[in-house]
Amino acid sequence: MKTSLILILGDQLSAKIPSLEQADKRSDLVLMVEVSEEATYVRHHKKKIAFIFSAMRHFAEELTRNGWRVDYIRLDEPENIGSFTGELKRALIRHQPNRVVVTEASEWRILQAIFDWEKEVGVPVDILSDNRFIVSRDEFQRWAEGRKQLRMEYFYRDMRRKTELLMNGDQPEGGKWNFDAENRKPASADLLMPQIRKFSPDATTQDVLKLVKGRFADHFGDLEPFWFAVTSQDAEAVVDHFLDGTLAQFGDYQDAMLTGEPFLYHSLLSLYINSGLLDPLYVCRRVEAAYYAGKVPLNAAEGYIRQIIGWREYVRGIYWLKMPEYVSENFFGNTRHLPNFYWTGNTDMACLQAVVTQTKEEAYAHHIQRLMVTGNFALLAGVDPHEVHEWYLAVYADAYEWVELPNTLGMSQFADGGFLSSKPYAASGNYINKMSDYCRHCRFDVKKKVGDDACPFNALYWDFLLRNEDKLKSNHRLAQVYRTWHKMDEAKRTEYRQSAARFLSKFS
Ligand code: FAD
Ligand code: DLZ
Ligand code: SF4
Repeated sequence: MKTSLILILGDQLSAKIPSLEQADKRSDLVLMVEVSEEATYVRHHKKKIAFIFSAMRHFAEELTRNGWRVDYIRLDEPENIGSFTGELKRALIRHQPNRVVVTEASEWRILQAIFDWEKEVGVPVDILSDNRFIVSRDEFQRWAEGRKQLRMEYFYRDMRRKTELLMNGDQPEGGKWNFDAENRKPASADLLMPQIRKFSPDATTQDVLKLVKGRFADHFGDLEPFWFAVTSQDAEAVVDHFLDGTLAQFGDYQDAMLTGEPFLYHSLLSLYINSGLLDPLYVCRRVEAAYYAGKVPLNAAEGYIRQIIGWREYVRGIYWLKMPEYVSENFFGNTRHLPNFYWTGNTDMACLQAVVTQTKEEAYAHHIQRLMVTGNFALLAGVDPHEVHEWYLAVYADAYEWVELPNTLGMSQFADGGFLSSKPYAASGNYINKMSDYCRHCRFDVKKKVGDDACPFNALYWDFLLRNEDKLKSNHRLAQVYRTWHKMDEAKRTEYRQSAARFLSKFS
């Protein structure tokens, strides 16, 4: 009987993954491998490693229950070579299959390795396209071809048409494509915050926690309490919970930040979607159904669906369009090292302290925290975008390069010179003050522009614009800002620059 070896990677944990769908339980064999190279090429957060290993082990158990033969290699097996290629070679000796089947890897780094396998191992390797996205890599390339500028909003409209989500024929539900203008309310402490759905570690997860504690003790982040879902059934329970108690307010408070409330009205679904435990379109259809059932307003449903069929698909398209050069782009030529407080949370700046601390505790921060607090500070301070990228890739449980890199390097650091977004997400303390209560707990004064007790974001903001004036002055979205700068008197401008220089000298 001909046997295929079906390799399932750690972010392909879906029963509908094409490599598995085309396989035959009676003859084929599934291979899953825990390898140290994946956990250490950046030193991932302990919770992230535990999540992936536990989800992989649960998925393997489920496959076995469903009649599949699974060869599962644990990290602590003495013979484990520690890389996908090494483990594949060992498996080929054990099983002597006729061919290997794998769904295309989500990251460029791994897909290149897979392309070399056939030559390297001497067995045919079939690479199948990943059907968990609404547009394939080729389709996105065709969409991008011939366009002067790629803009998410137009891409998103095409995705609405393609999926027919929230559409009335060819018209968008509610007469508008986008209700973002309604989604900018700051949260207040007296709002009733939803409880998040947490799960107790079962025996399989306990084993993984022990392993991670022993092997990755020096990695960033708190391992416990560990409460993530690790099966698709439990991840679906998180969807139910989100739809019942949280989604209705998601739109309104999407951009808000509040001390002591890391999750607010966000879904916490990205780690489950990205690893394969949840299908993105399934989540969107559930959100759409909640809207049509009258359970949630349109601004919440549309806002949520846009994040998934719009932003998520768009950044993946950009990643594959621009790799491998993308990862080295550095439009501003920034060279500063990432300040150490990104690893400790040890800073007087209350906003950064809050976001880094919750990142350390939960391997989670929501979008505006990533973009307008940690991302904004790194951009203003002129940190090397590659170091910023490696930090984001390591510290968040949902981070895989295909989604993290365009968000970090493109959206947050503008290191691609505006390929992904039309203007840098740079802001003074005023934005953070408007959208959060962090400034009320801070030793710096957000209203003060310069001096040792002034909010550092204020002087850094102008310093960033001035430092990069040559590169940004032709950006029409910044024209008004530069006019304001040039109208300022010379003494004030000098004060801003000196204040920024004094502050930054602590980090050089
Ligand atoms: P919600 O706020 O509930 O949003 C709903 C869903 O929409 C998310 O689960 C996610 O699947 C999707 N989504 C929302 N925004 C984006 C976006 N910009 N790009 C892609 N998908 C999006 N997201 C990741 O999944 N992995 C990353 O590594 C990652 N790195 C980021 C780095 C930076 C610098 C920034 C600014 C954003 C990054 N994002 C990343 C996007 C976004 O911050 C996360 O998807 C979101 O915070 C996940 O939390 P949630 O599930 O509660 O999202
Ligand atoms: C992130 C990760 C980690 C930490 N460990 C593993 C692993 O041991 N085995 C595995 O199959 N996948 C792991 N992953 C996810 C992979 O990094 C991810 O599947 C690839 O990068 C996709 O290109
Ligand atoms: Fe952050 Fe400035 Fe507000 Fe302090 S005052 S929390 S540093 S924005």
